[in-house]
Amino acid sequence: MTAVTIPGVDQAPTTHQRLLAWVREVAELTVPDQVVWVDGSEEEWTRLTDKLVEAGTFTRLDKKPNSFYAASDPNDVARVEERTYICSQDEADCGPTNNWMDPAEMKAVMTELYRGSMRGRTMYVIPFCMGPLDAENPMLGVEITDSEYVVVSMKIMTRMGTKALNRFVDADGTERDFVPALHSIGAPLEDGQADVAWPCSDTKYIVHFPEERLIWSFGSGYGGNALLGKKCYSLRIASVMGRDEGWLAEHMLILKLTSPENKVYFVAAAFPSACGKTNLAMLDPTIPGWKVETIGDDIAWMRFGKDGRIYAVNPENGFFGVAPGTDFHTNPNAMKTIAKGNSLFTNVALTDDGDIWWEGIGDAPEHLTSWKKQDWTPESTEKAAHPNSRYCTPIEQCDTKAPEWDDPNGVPISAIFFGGRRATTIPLVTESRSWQHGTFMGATLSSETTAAAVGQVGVVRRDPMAMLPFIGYHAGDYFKHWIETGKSADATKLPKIFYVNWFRRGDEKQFLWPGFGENSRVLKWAIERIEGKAAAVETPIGYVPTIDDLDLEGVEGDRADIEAALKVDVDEWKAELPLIEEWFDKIGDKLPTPLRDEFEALKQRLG
Ligand code: SAT
Ligand code: MN
Repeated sequence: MTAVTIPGVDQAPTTHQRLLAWVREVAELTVPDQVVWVDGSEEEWTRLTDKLVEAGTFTRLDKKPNSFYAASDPNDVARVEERTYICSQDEADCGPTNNWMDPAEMKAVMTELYRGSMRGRTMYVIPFCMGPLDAENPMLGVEITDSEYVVVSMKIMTRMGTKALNRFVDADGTERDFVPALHSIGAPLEDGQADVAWPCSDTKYIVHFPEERLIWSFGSGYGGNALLGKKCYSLRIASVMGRDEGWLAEHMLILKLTSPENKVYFVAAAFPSACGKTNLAMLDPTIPGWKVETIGDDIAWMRFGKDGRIYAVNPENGFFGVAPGTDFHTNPNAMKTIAKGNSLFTNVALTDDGDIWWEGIGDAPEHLTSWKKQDWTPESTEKAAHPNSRYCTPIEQCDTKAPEWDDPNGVPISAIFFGGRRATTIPLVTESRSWQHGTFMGATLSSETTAAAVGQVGVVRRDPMAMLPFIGYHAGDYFKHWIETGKSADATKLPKIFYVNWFRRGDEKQFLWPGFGENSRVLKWAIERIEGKAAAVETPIGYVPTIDDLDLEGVEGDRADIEAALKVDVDEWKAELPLIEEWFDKIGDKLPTPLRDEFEALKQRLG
């Protein structure tokens, strides 16, 4: 058989045999017009952003340097959980919380979808590294994509191009492993066919082959479906790596907290998508003397250090934050970061003078172009920005980034916070009784759904460790891995686990806790608990502060509301028990006994 000649396929700036073979194989299947090896240079960024402007995908923003607005296809705005699969060899390794299909069957289906799917387009090969490039074992990947939008987004979100490729082959010729991640928007162009601004397909698949450490994505250009270094690699595939190798890949922000006495603490926190991880990661504390610096806003890889403590690394290079609601009050540091430019904005609204706008950023101008590319005025009944519209901006230019953000050794974690969006039941903050109890809190975490995934918004669902859509294997095995992680460690060196809820509401549906910068008061209490300095009351659900145990000097917020935010309401908790039971039944036989025990103990304590 004669090999097809596709321009660029052999112009590979690497000798890595497995990579070369895979690129050729994909090119022969997808039949692009040409293959381009992405180098990550500024020239390349300029060339691709110019191309995206010309194609109508991007609008250059006059008011923000080197920044662009994009509006997606209205049917391609969020992660598609129904179309996301974990194709483990054995269905039992996938579990009840993921979709499964036999890997060979899925490959057969998708191979036919990929056949010729890049016709009329350029196939880009993006070598990337999740986490610092100078790590002893750099976590490498290659995304093949036919989307320029993906290439420029990956430049912000990952360390990519030549600097990543340089780590694929060691000085002695050893070829390193990498995660192959294949992406096609699934919109081939026939000769003479005009393109659209946001090409994608009605058929979407986001697929993981965990044993092979392989990702195949088809049909969507949107963030979590298409930027495969993020959720697909750094959570779903990495969680499987972590299970096999004894570490944790978690949906957590990482922040650095410095006390007035100059003591430094690192905190990781897991909240579901669109529940304020980015805001907490960049928090401006309202308590004098305390400082917060940012390490990451979405993903933490946590491994044991030589000293027995857990160290966290942020695998990402940028922030992919929810735009609506972001302003100088809720997240001043995100506002300052995007003001520097070099950012992409997807599905926000566009002002007439070439700036971006979204609900919550301030007064609406007289006229906007909405995310649906329609005229919008303050009288319009539809939202100008999609609720899951996003800014994509480099960590590098965030003023509050901690110097350790790029440290390959990571940072030692003192506290882990789990949290969700719950109008009732869950108090502002609860300290767990032990790692096992904290794992129970994480495993039973619940939250109202948000616009970050396609589907109904505002429905309470269990979202264990905020990882429901991201656990790459059986949730019961994942809980077991958490329990065993605790058992394998010196308990005095483990982070303390807390459960928070910034979203509890009062009788008038008002938020009981002012949130945002005031959340520093909860961080302070947690640190003081770790130091043995702050008081708490032992309740059936764990240790909870009284209003006097929190530093509330100068707090914006009503005292009665704050008391209500802290309340442990036994009746509300009793109503929660059947929901937890139902959830545990869904997990089935693989639910670790210690979690059943925790549940029985909670029932007992509630009486
Ligand atoms: O679209 S992403 O998956 O990257 C963002 C999120 O839902 O957390
Ligand atoms: Mn996320």
